Amino acid sequence: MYEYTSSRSLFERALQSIPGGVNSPVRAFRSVGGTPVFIKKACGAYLYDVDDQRYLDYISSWGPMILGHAYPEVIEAIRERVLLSTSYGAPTELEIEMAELIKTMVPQLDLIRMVSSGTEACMSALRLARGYTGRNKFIKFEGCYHGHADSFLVKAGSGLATLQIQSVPGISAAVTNDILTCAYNDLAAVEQLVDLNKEQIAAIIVEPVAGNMGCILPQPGFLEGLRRICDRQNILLIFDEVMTGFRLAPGGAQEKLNIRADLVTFGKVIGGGMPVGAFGGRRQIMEHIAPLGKVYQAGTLSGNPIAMIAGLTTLKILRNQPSIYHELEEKTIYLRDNLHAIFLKTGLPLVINQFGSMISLHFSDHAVTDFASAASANNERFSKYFHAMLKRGVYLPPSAFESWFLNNALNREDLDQTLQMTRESLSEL
Ligand code: KE4
Repeated sequence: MYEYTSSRSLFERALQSIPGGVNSPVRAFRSVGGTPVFIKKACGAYLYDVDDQRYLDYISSWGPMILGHAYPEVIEAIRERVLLSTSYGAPTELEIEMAELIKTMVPQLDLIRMVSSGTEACMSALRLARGYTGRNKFIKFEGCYHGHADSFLVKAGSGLATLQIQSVPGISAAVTNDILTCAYNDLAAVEQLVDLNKEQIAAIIVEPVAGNMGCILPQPGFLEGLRRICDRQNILLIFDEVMTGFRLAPGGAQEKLNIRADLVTFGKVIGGGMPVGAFGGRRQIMEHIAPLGKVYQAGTLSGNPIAMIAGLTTLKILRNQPSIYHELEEKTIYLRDNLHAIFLKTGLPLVINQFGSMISLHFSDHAVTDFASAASANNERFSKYFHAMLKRGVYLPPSAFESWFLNNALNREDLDQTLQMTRESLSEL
């Protein structure tokens, strides 16, 4: 039985200096139990831990590594650029190239501002929506996660769902008073909130395909309904595409679902594994951002040249080879259909949600369409599945409240290996 020896001793050491031994809670394996695996290196579809144990990677750094790890062109571009120093704190041509490239890929973006994380992107977009509309309240959906800014840590998904943190100490009532929440896919509840808060709501922020309660698809008409409500009530619709942006299509969920948001936020893939986030929209809204307007937003390392070259190289590859999206979706559907077939034979209740290259397994006998239905699945069984696969060299997200993220370095052999390891894990579920 694989003992994760070196990871165990590193984790003990990490606990002496880092809260929970990790720099982001989802990495701590708290909900699935056991010791987090410490990674030494990665290449293509594989992660290698500090004991040189190899894993097939279905996290891809929670989305960014869509091309696979250590993609040669990305590494080469970083290697070249880093010799010119790592940061200047002054504008560069790279930032213009990045903004211009994104405008060719994503619909309806006149202006886009770079930041250093998805959290910053969502936090800034909300502030901008409030500054632009002069309203304070906003609607978010239970189980959606928009980063760890105070305003978003109410009934949030991802690590908060994983750790069962429903309210976060340190967030004042002044902040929570402006947050309205309801279930994902519940359009009637949104209508009700809007009626009860007439002309007080600045924005509705939504993950157009949710990935922080597992992968949850928008029901037909849900996003179209949000668009209609926002148009009628002069509310800004913010698509949080930190996960879906550049992952579902070059133009993200807006392109794939043919729905337009007023503001869009990005992260993950946009940086190719380096710290990058961004938010953008129509000029009439974005020109309220400082220094043009008075909605202040800033960042020492925003548009950092090394992060820009990593993101730019990644996005150029995705734009020039759109077949990557088809390949990724085909691989994900292959995995979905064969996992279904394997579990069908066992009689174990299982729901698989899949959209593009996002997929999640729920040991549930009912459809998983929102946070409540994700939370009521047999997540104990998911934890057993997680560990049974980990010790067989397949690294799944360590939480039932996360989407899996395929990278395009995974080939048919890797997928078949994943299916075979699933078959061998069944006796442990
Ligand atoms: P970051 O600040 O972690 O770059 O992005 C926050 C964020 C915003 N919006 C969406 C839709 C997101 O999924 C995220 C971050 N996702 C989690 C994984 N579910 C990041 C992993 C982590 O917290 O370590």
